[in-house]
Amino acid sequence: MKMKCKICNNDNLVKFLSLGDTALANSYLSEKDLNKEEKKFPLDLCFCPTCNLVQLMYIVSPEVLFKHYLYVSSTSNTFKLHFAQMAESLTGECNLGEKSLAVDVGSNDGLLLKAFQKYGVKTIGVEPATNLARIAEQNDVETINDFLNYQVVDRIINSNGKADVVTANNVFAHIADIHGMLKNVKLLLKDDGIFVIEVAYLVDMLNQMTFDSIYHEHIFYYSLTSLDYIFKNNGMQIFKVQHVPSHGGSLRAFVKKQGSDIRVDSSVSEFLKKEKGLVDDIKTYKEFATKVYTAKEKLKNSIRALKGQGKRLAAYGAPAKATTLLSFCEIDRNWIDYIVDDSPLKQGLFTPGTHIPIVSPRMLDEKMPDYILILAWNFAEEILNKTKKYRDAGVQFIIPLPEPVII
Ligand code: JHZ
Repeated sequence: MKMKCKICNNDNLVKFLSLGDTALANSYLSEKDLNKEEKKFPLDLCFCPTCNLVQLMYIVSPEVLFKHYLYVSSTSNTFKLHFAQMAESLTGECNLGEKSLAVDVGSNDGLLLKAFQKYGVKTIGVEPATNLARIAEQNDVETINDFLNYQVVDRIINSNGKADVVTANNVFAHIADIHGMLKNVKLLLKDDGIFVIEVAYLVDMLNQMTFDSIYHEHIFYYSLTSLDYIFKNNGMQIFKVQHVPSHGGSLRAFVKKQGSDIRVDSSVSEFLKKEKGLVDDIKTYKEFATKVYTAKEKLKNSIRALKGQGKRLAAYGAPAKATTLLSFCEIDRNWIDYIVDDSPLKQGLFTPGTHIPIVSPRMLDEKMPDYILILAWNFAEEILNKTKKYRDAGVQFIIPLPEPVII
């Protein structure tokens, strides 16, 4: 049977990129798992010429992906600041106060909601990962440990009424049934309430060659054009859009229910105009694919060249996207000795597919490398700041994309 677009149901999808069979990005392994067979799934992208949405061809069940999750939002100071600012600006823009309710979908450890609480706003998180929901609760952020579904919405409305603001940051790309999700968001929101999402921006991925953000958790790769189509077909409307720096460039879209009299800002038409002729043309994606294969060769060859000169290599950050980058570019523990990550949840584990040990940053003192590959390149500045003493000692840093640059 021909595969259909998950949004508009058309069967005219065009496949343009294949990153090969890849392990699940956040399925870090313990030492005893290393000899067991590891499941890998195809990582192929296609474009729907009807609704202009870029999407994965093979979908992995959300139960497998999100019930236990090792990504903790609070690990980075950059994100702490980002969400503190988001809570502050939304509180002002939406006139939130003690009578308001903010619900965050995919609330992780409660970082954003904790920031809302500073303004007296009542908060509820919805988080499928049991380990993260527990951390949030310990942090006094009420959290429902589930996916957003009808029962969860019903429970929130019965206990707290409808929401003034619903947020969903870095989760809108992860949900296969977007129509079902939006039905629930509409039920949950007051008529004049707003829905705010942050999603990695497709145009930034194309321009900056950040193909490592392609992994099984990310089913959709959004432009404003495709988001606009989705909301209009679900009785909602984007009324404002901002370009924010998260994850190499993301869109923050402000959405209202159709019928709400919030004014539509000119940013929406400006973005749509800029995207015309780019995100709606298959040529764009075919060119991107060609550049991805070139970027792979460049990174792979530069790592091999350094190793050939007898250099010792380590890496900083074990983000989900490293699974794609390392697997696709064939960089495993033969090339990188270890990866340091500040998250204690990841230390002691091994990267999916490539089996590189993840350790505490203390290892940099014990076995100082010659080069450090920054895998969490979106936090390069924060990482470079905290590792200044190694740079002073002569260690060089490599930013892998769009092409390897040595600092
Ligand atoms: P980071 C996450 O992806 C998860 P990831 C998720 N799947 C998603 O969709 C995207 O975001 C959008 C470490 N680090 O944020 C922490 C340090 O060790 O780029 C993390 O392991 N020290 C929901 O996983 C990793 O790097 C530091 O100082 O690609 C960063 O992961 C800093 C700043 C980070 O997201």
